[in-house]
Amino acid sequence: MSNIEQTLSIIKPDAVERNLDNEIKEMFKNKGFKIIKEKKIQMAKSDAEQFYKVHETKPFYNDLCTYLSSGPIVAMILEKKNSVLGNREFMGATNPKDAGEGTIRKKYGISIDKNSVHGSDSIENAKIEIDFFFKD
Ligand code: IDP
Ligand code: MG
Repeated sequence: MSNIEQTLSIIKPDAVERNLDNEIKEMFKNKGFKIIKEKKIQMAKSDAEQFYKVHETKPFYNDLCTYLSSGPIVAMILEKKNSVLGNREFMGATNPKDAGEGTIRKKYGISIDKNSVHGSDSIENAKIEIDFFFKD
């Protein structure tokens, strides 16, 4: 039986700015994730607003979209068994202060907003987010 899944990961501007993208990609590979596709881009603010639309009523929405579009990011399709949940666990808690040992956010996250990585939170959202970056 196969539950190989794909999920969408983003290395956020704070991490790309510190040249951590290769190190983070190595962390994923060492954890058994295959990087199926990747691209380094800078998002327009309007794209960030669409990507984070689920958060549009939150007080931090505008800052979040400004931040995500503030510099280059690396968007990746990751593949592994149970990759959606596996990636969420490997990223660690949203606030790096609460992130567990061995997680990416524990190692590299600076603050709740500059937390180095994004990961899809459900199989359904993974499909939507993969299409957002890679459908063409
Ligand atoms: P997640 O990235 O762990 O899935 P979400 O709740 O989906 O967390 O929030 C999306 C992003 O919005 C977070 O990664 C973080 O950068 C930012 N964010 C979440 N909560 C706050 C907050 O309370 N203040 C500022 N930024 C926040
Ligand atoms: Mg989220």
